[in-house]
Amino acid sequence: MESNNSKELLLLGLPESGKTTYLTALDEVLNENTAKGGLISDGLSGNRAAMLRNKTEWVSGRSVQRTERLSAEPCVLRVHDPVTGVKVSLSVPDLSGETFNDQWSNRTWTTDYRKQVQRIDGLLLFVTALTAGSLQPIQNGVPLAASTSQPWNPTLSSAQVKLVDLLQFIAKARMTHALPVAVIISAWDVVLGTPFDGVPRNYLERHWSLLAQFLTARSKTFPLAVFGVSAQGGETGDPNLLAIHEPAERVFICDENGRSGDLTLPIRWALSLSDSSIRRK
Ligand SMILES: Nc1nc2c(ncn2[C@@H]2O[C@H](COP(=O)(O)OP(=O)(O)OP(=O)(O)O)[C@@H](O)[C@H]2O)c(=O)[nH]1
Ligand SMILES: [Mg+2]
Repeated sequence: MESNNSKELLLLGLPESGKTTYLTALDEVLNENTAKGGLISDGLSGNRAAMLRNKTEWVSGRSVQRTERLSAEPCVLRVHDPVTGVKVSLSVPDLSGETFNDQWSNRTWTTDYRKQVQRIDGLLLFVTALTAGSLQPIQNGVPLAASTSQPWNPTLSSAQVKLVDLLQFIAKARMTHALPVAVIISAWDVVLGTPFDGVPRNYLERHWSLLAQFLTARSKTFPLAVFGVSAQGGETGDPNLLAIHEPAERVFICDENGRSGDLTLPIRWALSLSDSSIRRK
């Protein structure tokens, strides 16, 4: 591969699915070179104002700001794969989850977004372990009086119904051009100690069953890998986290092969950059 190789990724996820937190933690892991054997930073580039704002919150153990609809400043990460020597410039726009909600509700997307979807090399698809995917709870058990019932609003639909629909749009736009999909289950710290600990694919099949079935059935179009990621390392403000001196050491990622701090793993896998197996801490 050429040393000025450029690759483009799309982070797709509904509001509060963990996209910005992951991108912020990834930037820190790259810069601090804590992804042992994974990708490392090859210098900073692009407009880093938004990244630096988020970094301040993230380092202090607070939630990053919600991303606003029009604030998609393109994030470019220049990385280097120490195993193969390949250098890659990664374009990773951080779109607001509301833009994906709008796409579902209004059945429209911009021409720029359609073109972007046609040329991307990999998709990082975010779902969160903080809220239910398959069966969202009913708000309360009291039947509504006819006079108080609200008209149906598409934004109230199940998250996984929306995600499958968004993926179908992408498949149609790309015709037969396959797209590797790395599903990132964010806030994986809340899954630790449960029967799904260490098996994110089983978690997806159980809690996001429609999405898992769709991706498995369309595996030629969407080759699939599933990762559990804790890009915060735990709950916001957890004193045990704040006690870890180097913030990049708070994070972890896991798949069926184990756990490590290498948040670059889904990217290495999606772009077939090098051996994409997990390297333990
Ligand atoms: N416990 C825990 N919470 C997390 C983790 N990562 C993200 N969160 C929480 O998840 C929420 C949403 O995170 P964001 O990164 O802002 O999500 P987003 O997808 O960028 O959201 P939009 O900007 O609205 O599209 C925040 O309240 C975070 O604190 C994690 O690793 N662990
Ligand atoms: Mg965001």
